[in-house]
Amino acid sequence: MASLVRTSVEAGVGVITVDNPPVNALSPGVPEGILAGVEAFVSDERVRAIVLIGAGRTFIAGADIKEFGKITSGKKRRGPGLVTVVHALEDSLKPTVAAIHGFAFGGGLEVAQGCHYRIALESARVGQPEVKLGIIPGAQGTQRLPRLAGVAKALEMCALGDPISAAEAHRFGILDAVVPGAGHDDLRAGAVRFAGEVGDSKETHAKVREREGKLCSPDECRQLCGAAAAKVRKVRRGHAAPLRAIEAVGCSVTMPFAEGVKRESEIFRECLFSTQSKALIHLFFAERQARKIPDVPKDTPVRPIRAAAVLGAGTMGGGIAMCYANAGIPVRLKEVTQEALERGMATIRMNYERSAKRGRFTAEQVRERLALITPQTTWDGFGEADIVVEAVFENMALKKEVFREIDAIARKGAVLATNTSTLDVDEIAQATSRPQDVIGHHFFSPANIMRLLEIVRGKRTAKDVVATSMMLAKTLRKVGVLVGNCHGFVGNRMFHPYRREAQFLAEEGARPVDIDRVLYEFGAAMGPLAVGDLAGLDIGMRVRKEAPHLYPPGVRRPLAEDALCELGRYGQKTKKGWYTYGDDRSRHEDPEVDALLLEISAANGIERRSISDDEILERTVFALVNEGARILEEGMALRSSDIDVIYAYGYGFPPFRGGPMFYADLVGLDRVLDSVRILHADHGHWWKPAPLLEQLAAEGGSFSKWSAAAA
Ligand code: 3H9
Repeated sequence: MASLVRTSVEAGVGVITVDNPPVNALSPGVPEGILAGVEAFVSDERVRAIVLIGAGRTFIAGADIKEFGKITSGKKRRGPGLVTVVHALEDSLKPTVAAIHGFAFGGGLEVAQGCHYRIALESARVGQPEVKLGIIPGAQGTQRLPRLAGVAKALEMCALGDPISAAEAHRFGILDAVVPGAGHDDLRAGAVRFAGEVGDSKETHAKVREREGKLCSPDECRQLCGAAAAKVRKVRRGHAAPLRAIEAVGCSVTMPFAEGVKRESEIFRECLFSTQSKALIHLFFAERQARKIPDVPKDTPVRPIRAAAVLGAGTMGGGIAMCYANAGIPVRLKEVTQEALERGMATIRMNYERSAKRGRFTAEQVRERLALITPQTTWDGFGEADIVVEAVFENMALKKEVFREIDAIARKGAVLATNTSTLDVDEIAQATSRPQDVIGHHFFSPANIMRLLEIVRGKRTAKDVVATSMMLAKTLRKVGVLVGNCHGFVGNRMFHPYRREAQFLAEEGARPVDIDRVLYEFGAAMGPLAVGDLAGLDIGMRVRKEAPHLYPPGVRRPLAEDALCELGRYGQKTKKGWYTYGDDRSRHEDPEVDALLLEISAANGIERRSISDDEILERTVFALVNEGARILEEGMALRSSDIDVIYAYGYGFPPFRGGPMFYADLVGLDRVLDSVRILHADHGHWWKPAPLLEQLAAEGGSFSKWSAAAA
């Protein structure tokens, strides 16, 4: 305990330093340590004021998230709760000052709100991100933040969970001062000086819970809460916690403080025990676990990436070049013809302008980013690049040809990445004299926006190329997940059965609009047929043609999308696919599609019937799960949580369901297997249960535990 929190006295100021690396979470021992420090300093005559500061790279990043699982499973931790600490700081007879650098998040910001004053370095960020974990602030933050920052700002911060800068926090009254300087020593010295001054002053030191000046009228509060709820229903569709956070913040106006905090505490517990919070906390740790590769230790040397070159300025190549430019890495972008290059650059410019209009970048930032991209039709500079990324058309012969050229020109030690979404990375690597340098970097469209990066390890990929790619993902602000080299890797390999079943359902009588509605209501960003229209139905048709092994003779193959393509209905790009599309991209059902489906069913002896919403959900989501189980047993993903991360970040799977494998664990693998067996009996071939699913269901196991044991 002593090592987690230290105390010292400097110039008549008691300094309490939290030292719980890596992020000073409020793990058991930390609240006790802070409490003991406050009590000791209050009775220490040498001390006239108290500073709370973090050691290392941050103030306090919040409650220890690992503890939540212990609470919900009944192994509740002992010791004082955070609220006791907050009260001790607020009720201290000597003024208390929170000195913030790095992050004051969640419980960290709540502890700071217990202090009489808060100061921070300019680089610090503060926030109440609890909703991202499916919970709400639980140490009275929903009642103190509106008193400090006003109801509107508190609603925004507690309901959306996005952090704000020190400058913004200062403007809204969350911080009392921004300390000059950039280092920890500057903060510490500034905090001791500030605390000394307030300790000498005769002014009373206001308790935040007693400050009412920024609270609005109940009428205005109702309006603000209504507007906030409308916004989160749109931008956090299906998430329960943001609405509960709004309810709690509203109580700061409609109830006295003591009742408001009681209500907050009830809502906090309800959220903590919800499946949504389990799912979101699972994803939080899954994202971090994905960075850990058992045979590539953290200290594996990485190759510095200071200059990049991208081949192909189409949708993917252009988006990838933007990712590098956004990370401040100069990038050369090569196309074959001047015309194609200009088209690619025009799209990049348009995307940046759109982002600037939405306030994501300033005009100056757009200029800087564009200046980092060098468009060209030659190989100039490719020989100096630290990484060459191939993003040409998805065709093996072409990719091999291109890799032969790259091999001839790239410098020794450069990473050679292919952005293939399905093809064999080993076969591509064989076209070069250095397969150890070749790796797959599978970006998702639009590459500059989507967070997922599948990193495909070939048989001969060197460990430092894997480590470099994982590090690079972070630099590019992506979530990198290492996957094995199989057709479609992890994401697309699972997506095929998912979309295949959606087509089968339509051919068996489900209305396309119902198939999409069921998945949308489940929380998916879009239903599977609408996704097909967005991506282009011709892409699936090409995959079916180029990978005939996916559909061996004698097994049922989906017919609907090939038939739609034959009618020139490729999806949104032709304004017709499963639906028709207006100029504003509005989606409409089309009787021509219904007629086509009837025709397909009749011509192929497919019996049409009424199909329930439950069947639509099981057929599509359990298709993901069964394939995911095969991927795991083949070792194509390191752990089931990696698959969940891929689906949450790359395929719009609802994060509050935790990903398909976590969802299956929650449903219960015995129940999943029962359904898969029934589907196998009804539909044959495609529904053969994966052996791992059978094994785990028989053992009463789960994907999460199996992966953890295997990893
Ligand atoms: C809360 O506070 C509830 C309260 O209202 C009241 C309750 C009564 N706990 O992300 P990184 C680990 S809820 C435990 O890679 P970065 C993380 O798993 C909490 N562990 O670093 C990783 O471990 P490993 C509200 C935590 O620099 C390591 O630290 N707070 C916690 O990219 C490094 O993390 C939040 O939601 C934690 N709170 O980003 C903040 N935080 O090395 C959550 C991190 O074994 N945290 N770890 O893989 C973050 O957003 C980021 O970690 C942060 C640093 C931005 C702080």
